[in-house]
Amino acid sequence: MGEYAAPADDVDASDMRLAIVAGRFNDHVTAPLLDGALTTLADHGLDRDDVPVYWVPGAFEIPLLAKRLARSGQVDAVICLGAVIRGDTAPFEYVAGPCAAGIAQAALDTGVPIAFGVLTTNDDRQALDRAGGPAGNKGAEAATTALEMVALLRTIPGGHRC
Ligand code: INI
Repeated sequence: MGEYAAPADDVDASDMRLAIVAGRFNDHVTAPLLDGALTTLADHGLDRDDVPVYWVPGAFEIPLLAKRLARSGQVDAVICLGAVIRGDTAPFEYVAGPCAAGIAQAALDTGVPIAFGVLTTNDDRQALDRAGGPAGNKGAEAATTALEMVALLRTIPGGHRC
């Protein structure tokens, strides 16, 4: 018996296969989220050129791409990046809710970690604050989560999938 944890600080990601799905909607926010994610992966030994980035129209489309990637058998984890901002056109809940629920469902259905780096904020300022501003970078956090989950799943006897 023992305790298992894989804090990302100690994780070498050079042999991990990661993919990123990013929403183009509000790309003034998702671009810095992407930069944060790629920088974090590079800090852990994963070259930017080895991480495919799939751009989808908006957060609503993220779960479909994430699920297809997760079930491809070609990736160890997927990182999802998006920005749903309440002030924008579509009703916030119709986009943010399905995005979050779809990402969670895709991870459970496939057994592949899918990190949630999707900002859901009241306004642009709150989003930018969390995309490399004073409140950190949610894209970097999602990348850290993905690394930790891949490493943690590798400690489970018998494989990586549900
Ligand atoms: N998509 C986002 O990623 N963020 C938003 O804030 C947003 N709003 O508020 O409209 C948004 N809408 C587009 C949506 O994700 C789909 O791309 C669109 O509805 C087509 O399916």
